[in-house]
Amino acid sequence: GGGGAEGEKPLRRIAEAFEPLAASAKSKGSSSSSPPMEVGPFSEACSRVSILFGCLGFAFKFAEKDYVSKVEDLAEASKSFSTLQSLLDLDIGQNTVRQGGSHSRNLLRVKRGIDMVRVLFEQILVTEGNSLKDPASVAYEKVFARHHGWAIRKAVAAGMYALPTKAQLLKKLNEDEASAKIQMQSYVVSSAPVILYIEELFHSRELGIDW
Ligand code: 1PZ
Repeated sequence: GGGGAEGEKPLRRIAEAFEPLAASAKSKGSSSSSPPMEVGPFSEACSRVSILFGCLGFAFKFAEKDYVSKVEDLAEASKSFSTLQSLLDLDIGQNTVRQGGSHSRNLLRVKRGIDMVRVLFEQILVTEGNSLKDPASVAYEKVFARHHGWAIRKAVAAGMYALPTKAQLLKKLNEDEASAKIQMQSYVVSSAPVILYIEELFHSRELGIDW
């Protein structure tokens, strides 16, 4: 129990959701500007990542709540905005880009979440042994640590000791070593252009991404 129904392949579902987004991110727009990316498919792909929290133990419940609420905000926004650019442009017009709970701010946080998973998988792929502590610590350091205050960093560091082993994680995800490798690699490849694309959306509007 705990890892979803028999026969389900959550890792493949995650990887598959990012493939069309990657294709769209890499396609050239009509002008020098980025091609549009739809909010709905993006938030749907990000919501598939949430299953990983349940596989990583109680320590990550608080991260899950925060991530899921931000993805839900984007899903809700998809009812009023078709593209990520229109969502950013609304906040720019209202001067609410950095405001707590704004769609733009949530988008930047969610982008970090999918980036952390990308680095985590990358690290799992190159790390020997059965512990997830080093891969998870590297991923957190690279993506989130500098954006979080002392208390959160300490809580995350403590949570690293409560992680399952890699074997336990793969079992919950209904994968073996070889199949997991394929799906993780696939996510690493397809998430990268999506992450870069979102960063470029912020850069091209001179909004910065380090806040
Ligand atoms: C094996 C890997 C396990 C490590 C997982 C570590 C996850 C990071 C823990 C982050 C705790 C987040 C607590 C809340 C932080 C919020 O203050 C910030 C800012 O939010 P705002 O002020 O804009 O409302 N939120 C974030 O930084 C987003 C955190 C999302 C965490 C997603 C992690 C995705 C990794 C999943 C791996 C399963």
